[in-house]
Amino acid sequence: MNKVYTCFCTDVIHEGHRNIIQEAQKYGEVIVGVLKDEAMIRYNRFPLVDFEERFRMMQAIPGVSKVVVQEEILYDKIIAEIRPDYVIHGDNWREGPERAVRENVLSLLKEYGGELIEVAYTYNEKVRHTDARMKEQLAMPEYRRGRLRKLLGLCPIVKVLEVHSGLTGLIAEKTVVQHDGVFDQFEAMWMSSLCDSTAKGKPDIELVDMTSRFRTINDIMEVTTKPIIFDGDTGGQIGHFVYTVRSLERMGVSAVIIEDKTGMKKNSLFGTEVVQTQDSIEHFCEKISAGKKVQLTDEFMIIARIESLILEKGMQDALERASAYVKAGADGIMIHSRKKDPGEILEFCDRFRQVDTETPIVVVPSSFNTVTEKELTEHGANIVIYANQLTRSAFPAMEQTAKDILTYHRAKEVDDRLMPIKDIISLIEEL
Ligand code: SPV
Ligand code: MG
Repeated sequence: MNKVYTCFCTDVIHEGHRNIIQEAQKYGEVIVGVLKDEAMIRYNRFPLVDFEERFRMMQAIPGVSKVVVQEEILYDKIIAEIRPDYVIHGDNWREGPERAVRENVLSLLKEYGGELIEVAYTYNEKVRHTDARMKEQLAMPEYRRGRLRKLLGLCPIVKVLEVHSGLTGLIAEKTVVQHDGVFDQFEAMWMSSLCDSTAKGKPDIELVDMTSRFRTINDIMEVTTKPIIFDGDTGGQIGHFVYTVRSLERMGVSAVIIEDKTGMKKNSLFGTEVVQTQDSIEHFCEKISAGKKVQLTDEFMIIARIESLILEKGMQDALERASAYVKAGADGIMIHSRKKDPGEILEFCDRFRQVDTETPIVVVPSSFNTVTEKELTEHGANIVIYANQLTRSAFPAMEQTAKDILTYHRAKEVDDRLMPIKDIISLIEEL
């Protein structure tokens, strides 16, 4: 009997999938592949239903004779294993980054004379509604909050992009790249205090109050589903920080990072050029413990950020603080540096990993930007935050446009660099 293979990357079986199975049955025995979570999160949305459950869900579809694991997005391994006579798929993969997968399948089938069957993708009101519901569910606080912890178990390093508005949230949510058949996207968002303040034309000194920062979170949450790490600056007074933890947790934020500074906080990238005071280990530990005590879920994370290298207090001080903060309950350590060379960050990671193999390490390579994700992973880092690059790329582009309009007394000269009007008005999906 001929073998017909299809791979589903879904949490919900709807009419469209059942159609594909029915069509597949006409050609032979139907084998369904279930994509591993690790592969699914690289180009699709985060699965609402875990891998085992998705596997059972496929087994329960009438007409499916066998369910197998597909480990990678590209079909090389699975086709070599199964050698199906046919691969069947909805025709919706002809456009966008998924085209690369289609081409991969076509070239593999060609090697031995297999065939691709494409079924018109069922896109009716019911399917659209199921899709929208899935997306909406992912955005809900109780689904979003715990996802950062899950990602830590699934990704070699969790890639996080700065956001400070609905629009930057959309960029972090939707940008997917594909080259050489490898897909990638950001897994989470960083609600940077620097960029949130800058977008409001304010200095990064804890001046933008929590109410305003929460409104920004809400703007981002309304249009995204990915988990959020909130830049909590110093966390403020302990008596205030506990309320911040409760609010963030209720909103569905996954983690807050607080830094061990007190008094007038200035941006770390100023380093010792401005007066900045580091908190005492005892007091900062008290703040961490107080936050951990009030949180209500096991999902929310409080990550302690160490400023010893920024303030030139030395590696030993940084390591001592890291151990103390973990003992006080911190769910992760962020180590920061403003050196161009990643040396001290990598040394910290290595030395911290000698005494603690579990606690996640967060790094922010704004200054030491030559370091690669691979190197950071090899030294034991778990989360990499690209903390301000969207703001820093948008600002010069806008400034140049303003200058050019003033220079030429019209807008024609800048037009080539602009997003077409039609694209901007259709950028945001309407309900
Ligand atoms: C931020 O993005 O606001 C940060 C990271 O705190 S840094 O600007 O490098 O201090
Ligand atoms: Mg900040």
